[in-house]
Amino acid sequence: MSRLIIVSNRVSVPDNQGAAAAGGLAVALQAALAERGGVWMGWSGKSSGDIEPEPLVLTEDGNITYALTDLTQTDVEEYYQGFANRVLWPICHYRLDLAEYGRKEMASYFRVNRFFAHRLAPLVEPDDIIWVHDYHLIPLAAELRQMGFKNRIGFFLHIPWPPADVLFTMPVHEEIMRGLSSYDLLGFQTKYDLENFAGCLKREGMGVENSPGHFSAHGHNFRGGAYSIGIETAAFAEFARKAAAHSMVRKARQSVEGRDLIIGVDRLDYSKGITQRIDAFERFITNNPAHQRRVTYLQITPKSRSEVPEYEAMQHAVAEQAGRVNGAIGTVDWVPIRYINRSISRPVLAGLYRLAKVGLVTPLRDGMNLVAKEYVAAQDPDDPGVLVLSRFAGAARELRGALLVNPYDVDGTANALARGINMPLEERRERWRGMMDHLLENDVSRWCENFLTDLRAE
Ligand code: ADQ
Repeated sequence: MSRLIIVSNRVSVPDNQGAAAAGGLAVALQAALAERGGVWMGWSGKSSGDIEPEPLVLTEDGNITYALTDLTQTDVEEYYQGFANRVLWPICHYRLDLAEYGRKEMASYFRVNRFFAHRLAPLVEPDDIIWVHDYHLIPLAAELRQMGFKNRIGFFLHIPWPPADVLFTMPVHEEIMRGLSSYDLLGFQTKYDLENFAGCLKREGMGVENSPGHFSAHGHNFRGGAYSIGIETAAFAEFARKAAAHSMVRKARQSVEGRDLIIGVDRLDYSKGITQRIDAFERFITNNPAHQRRVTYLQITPKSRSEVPEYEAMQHAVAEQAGRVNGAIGTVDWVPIRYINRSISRPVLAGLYRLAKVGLVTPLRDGMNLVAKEYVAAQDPDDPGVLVLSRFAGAARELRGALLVNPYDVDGTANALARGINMPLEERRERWRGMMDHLLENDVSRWCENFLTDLRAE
């Protein structure tokens, strides 16, 4: 079996105890690397200031090598905060209004990808297969090809891919499309993202789809497919089963005794629809006064990308809004919204999901949304909660037992909340069972295996 090289902007290096630093995705990629032996390369998260970064730092763990590089401060600001997070992220989430184009940032994006390719090159052997992750590194395969590498190279995009009319507002869209065309296999979260990509390719005659999922563009033949990412379903369900014993979960349970809990868990990001969700919660209470003092809405939202101005502004906006709504509908003995800006360990998170009667997941646009899947996996089979899910999350294509909502429609979301809170047990069980069976069958290991099998196939 060929060795595997994974490249992503950030790398999950296991800690001293050998535990994976993060959630399901890191665990699945580490398992895939351990099975075949391999390398995981990416940015250390550190800046080298204004001097050229040192050579790669290699850490061996069994048959996996972690290879990390620093970036200069200029590269961090222009490639990462600039082009990746202020152009590609908003454009791929259909937010043309938030994209900030700058020539320096665009140039830096391509320069850092060339730098990554040159740092990676000495580690690559002829039989290795290379799997590149996410929007930070689209041009990487083109750079490796230019250096003469003939390896199988695949790319998986974790975020949505927009339609041509949205993508083409970006000045360097042709170079980005050319970059994608240099891979052997392109993986998207859903078939809608794949269709959007095919549409972009065809629109200006950049390429053709010879048969479904088989493309030719810029002199290269490649494939594209939908590979919906999953979670480590069984392990997460196990966390949730055991979580009741955890002191933090016990305290949370006691503090909502006699009330129904609604939970929202998201990075603080404008794509997640947090302000619209708070509006919907307020509307739900206003329209259903019988639920006043009977529900608590817990929103857990770690800060993210605070150095990017749009995110900093959002931190203030959401905190203010939560405070305003608490002031407007709260009573002397009831705080309707508990708003928390911190990271929670996975076992505790699983326990909190299980306590909640409704999981409220309402992104305005999301590649997949793993929170929706985690909420379902964490439920008690005898008394499961209800998932209220945005139709604009990739997960909505799979989780048919959810109550699907349009997050821009505040009244519609408020109505779904009411329906979720009042749903009879039989209906909850039936909806949940179908979703859970799907998640057990299509977990993150299956996703990984499906992608790598297709990438290996000529
Ligand atoms: P994200 O935009 O980060 O991921 P999501 O898929 O929901 O969104 O994953 C977030 C992860 O962070 C979940 O595993 C969640 O449990 C965890 N998390 C969130 N808040 C937390 C908190 N307070 N404490 C601890 N953990 C927390 C991107 C794309 C998604 C795509 C994923 C994977 O934007 O669309 O589903 O990658 O491909």
